[in-house]
Amino acid sequence: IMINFNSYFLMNAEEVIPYVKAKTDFFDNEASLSCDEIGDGNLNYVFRVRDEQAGKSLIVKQAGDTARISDEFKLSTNRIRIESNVLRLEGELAPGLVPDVYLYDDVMNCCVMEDLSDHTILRTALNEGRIFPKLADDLTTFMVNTLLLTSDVVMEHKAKKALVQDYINPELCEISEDLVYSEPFTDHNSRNDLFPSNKDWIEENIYGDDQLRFEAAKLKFAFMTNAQALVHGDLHSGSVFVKEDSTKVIDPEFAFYGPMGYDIGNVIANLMFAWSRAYVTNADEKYSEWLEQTITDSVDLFSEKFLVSWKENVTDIMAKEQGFDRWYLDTVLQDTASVTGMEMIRRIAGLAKVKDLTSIATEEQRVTAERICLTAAKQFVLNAAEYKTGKQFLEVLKNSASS
Ligand code: SR1
Ligand code: MG
Repeated sequence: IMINFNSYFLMNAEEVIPYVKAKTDFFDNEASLSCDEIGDGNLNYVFRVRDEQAGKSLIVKQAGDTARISDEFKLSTNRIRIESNVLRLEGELAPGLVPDVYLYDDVMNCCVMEDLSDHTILRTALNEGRIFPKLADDLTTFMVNTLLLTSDVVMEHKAKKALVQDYINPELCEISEDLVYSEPFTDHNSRNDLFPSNKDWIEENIYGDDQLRFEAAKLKFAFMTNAQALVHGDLHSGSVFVKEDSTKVIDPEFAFYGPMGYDIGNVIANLMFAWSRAYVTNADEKYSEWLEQTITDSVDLFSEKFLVSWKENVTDIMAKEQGFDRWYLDTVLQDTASVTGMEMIRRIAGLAKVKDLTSIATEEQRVTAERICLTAAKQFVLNAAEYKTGKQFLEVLKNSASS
């Protein structure tokens, strides 16, 4: 087929094959290719193109000007530029922990990248009770490297400000400002679609808690104004691919300069959803123990590696003041606790839910799992400054389960 790829249109699977042939030299010219749309994400279209005979494949991700799930979200296609460039930068800062990018096409708004089909999406794997021994180690390396090394304490300040400018991401930030930091705290046009058996509880304990809503308001404006580091911006367990000995972080289209704790809190909250599911469904003990260790390690390894990397990489003269490293880390851990709580609230009381909870089979178990998460979440938001170690984070969750 002769197709003009010099002006933008949304492709179907059939059109992606000549696209890949025209734009890359990844496959042999004569190769017989197949293509399927495999995406189930909220925003974009994702295709896998294969040459079965040669055993080669790649991914084409294309952005439309509205979200894949709903025309209600009008979004600039600039997000695919952000995703492509951030993946490349993260690949330099955290080698081996993101997919390779083969091409960014600013006309067709596509990113062509490494196929990770030998990996599984972490959320799916967690819901199957699978164990990944390297997960906390890999994710904490990813976060320390991508966060600390893009911050003002390490980067030359004008170069850092140029990155802030490059990664201004107003529409995707607005999604988080609405879905994470606003809508879960009120009955927002019924868009929150609460699990009916928890509706009264949420009305009383979330909408009805003035102190919680006040803290959420403070956190919203911190999210909008604290240009601390180039955050991934959506580091939940649907944004991580895993296999036994490999971890790959994908989908940084929500990236922008924001608080470091936004990424760490997302990781911890999503591990906590998996733990709550395991708890109410009486999952295998070994799996729950590994999850608990992964939650504590995610906090503690982050802190350890952060302080080591600080010593090696910090350049700002005042950041070298005695004790400033620990003080700075403490503020990041406080933000982490707050975001852990905010992410747990928004995935239950907001629009974008998580399968860990929605796919729990019985009503009673789902009610319990949601309340464990919401009870812990409130502690994290209301008392964020109290939690500095992995053990303390885990205790909040386990205490909420036994209360
Ligand atoms: C309209 S987008 C809904 C959610 O999906 C993304 O992955 C983000 O988490 C966003 O909040
Ligand atoms: Mg995503």
